[in-house]
Amino acid sequence: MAEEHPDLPQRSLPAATVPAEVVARTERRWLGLMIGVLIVMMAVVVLTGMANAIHPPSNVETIDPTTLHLGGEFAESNLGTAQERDGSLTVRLVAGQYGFAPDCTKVAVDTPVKFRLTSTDVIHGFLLPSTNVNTMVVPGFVAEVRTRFARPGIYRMPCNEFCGAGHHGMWARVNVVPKEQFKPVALTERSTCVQQ
Ligand SMILES: [Cu+2]
Repeated sequence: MAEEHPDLPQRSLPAATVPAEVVARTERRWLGLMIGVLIVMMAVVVLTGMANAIHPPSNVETIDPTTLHLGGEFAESNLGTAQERDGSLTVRLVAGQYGFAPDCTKVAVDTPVKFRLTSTDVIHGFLLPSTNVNTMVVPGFVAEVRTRFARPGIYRMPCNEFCGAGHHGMWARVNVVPKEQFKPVALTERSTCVQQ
């Protein structure tokens, strides 16, 4: 003997209310459109990945992380800032839990600088705030970034890929000095500003 609620089924809709079937049809159309957009986006990701190959950031240059310290480009004696014959600079760094070696490098302002990094263990990040430098450092690959510093100063270099318990303490710095303060580096020499 349920008493019918006076407000519910009998109440007629206000004039401006959109009928339920129109709402349902509109929702179905938008849903179809969104599914279509998702399919297109997935197709773009898959097709460009297959056509262009999925690369690690920067360049594809492989290196054996288990032997890189024994010799070759990333041996300890070759790390730091090197000056090329054309006057440009190449900075080589090794990232590992939880630091960069060397942890301070010096370069000249308004000079082409090429950073080359690799990792000995897990993925690390190489970021220089206020510059175009931001890349992952993936073990097994050499990350390469080219830049030119417009202003002198000390650029902090935090690892920006979570790499383990000591990640928050993993950072280094790049000291960008005016050209007249930059001591030329002999071709066979490597310079750093690590405190002895
Ligand atoms: Cu790290």
